[in-house]
Amino acid sequence: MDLKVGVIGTGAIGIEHIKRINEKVQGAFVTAVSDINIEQAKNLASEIDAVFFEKGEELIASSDVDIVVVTSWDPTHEKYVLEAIKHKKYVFCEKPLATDSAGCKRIVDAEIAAGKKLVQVGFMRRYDRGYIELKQAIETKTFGEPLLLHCAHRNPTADKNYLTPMAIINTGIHEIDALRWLLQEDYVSAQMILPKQTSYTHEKLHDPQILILETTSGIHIDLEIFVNCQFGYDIKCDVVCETGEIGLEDPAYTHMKAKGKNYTKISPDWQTRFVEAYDYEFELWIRSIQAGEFAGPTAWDGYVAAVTMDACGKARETGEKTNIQLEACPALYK
Ligand code: NAI
Ligand code: NAD
Ligand code: ISE
Repeated sequence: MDLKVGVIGTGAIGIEHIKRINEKVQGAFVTAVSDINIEQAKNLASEIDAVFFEKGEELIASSDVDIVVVTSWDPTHEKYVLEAIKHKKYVFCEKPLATDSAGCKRIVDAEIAAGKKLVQVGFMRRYDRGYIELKQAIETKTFGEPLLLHCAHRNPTADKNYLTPMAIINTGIHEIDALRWLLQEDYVSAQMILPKQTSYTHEKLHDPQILILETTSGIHIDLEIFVNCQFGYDIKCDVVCETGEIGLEDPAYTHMKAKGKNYTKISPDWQTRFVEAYDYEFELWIRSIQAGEFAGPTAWDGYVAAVTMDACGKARETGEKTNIQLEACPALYK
């Protein structure tokens, strides 16, 4: 039987995920939507023949909904995930799981009390072919031990609602999770550098920002987060090992030779850059629920990322290197 999916948050990524579930993924279809933007969500509901719920909580409780997708704004994630756990429904939550580690911990505790893994976090870099190949090369020690990682996360533009802390909470969180997964090591410290700013930013956003992380074995990571770079959506991850370097290529399917130049396209946005990763992420999420073998990024991964996120906030405020300490991983997540 196909799974009935309820989606809370019908903005940019909510609409993308709805299309993905209805048009690409096998075994599930969207039966219900909810959004505080009532007009837009009602129109969408009638287009896809789904039920509109004014409140996310009503959608979660509905018998028209087996599993839940949360794609509303970051500060709303925690309450919807807790509600889904209360109803013992599987829930896919876009990153961040909550906007701080205390919120993520409440989710972890609720899941442990429910006695079952129900939450998957939208850390879709783990499903990207480039990152998967990097991980294989690191695990098989193709070029010896990894020593240094040079990374960048660039967006063409950010709007006026995008504020300084979001460089980590909304953007750098992808690398915070993906690099820990890639290296299979936790972080021990975080440092933030606030360099000269672009004139394309606004007064409530320091842009760009640099994050420096150190892992348990001493691997050094530097990450540039630059969300008004103007030229495109650009993701870099170069891993320097003892005898070689391995790094991400920009996916490019065509090039253009004209006017004495050879051009390759740059992705304009996350939708195009990671489309295959999102598709694969949802295919495996639905399949894992059907098989009863949950395998995606867990609430614990969301919590660990948020502990690092909090340390970054402190490091930005103090200008100092901030230690990161994690408690032992609970049995449910081992
Ligand atoms: P958006 O602003 O386009 O959409 C958010 C939607 O949530 C809006 O339609 C808004 O009306 C709705 N919303 C806000 N509060 C709500 C509430 N309390 N109840 C119901 N609906 C509510 O934002 P976007 O870009 O779609 O991002 C949504 C989420 O997805 C964010 O958490 C973001 O971090 C995440 N995201 C993840 C990406 C990824 O690569 N995994 C890419 C883009 C976004
Ligand atoms: P968006 O602003 O386009 O959409 C958010 C939607 O949530 C809006 O339609 C808004 O009306 C709705 N909303 C806000 N509060 C709500 C509430 N309380 N109840 C129901 N709906 C509510 O944002 P987006 O770009 O679609 O991002 C949504 C989420 O997806 C964010 O958490 C973001 O971090 C995440 N995201 C992840 C990726 C990724 O690469 N994994 C990419 C984009 C967005
Ligand atoms: C957005 O929410 C995403 O998750 C994108 O992947 C990221 O590149 C962007 O900075 C975020 O705003």
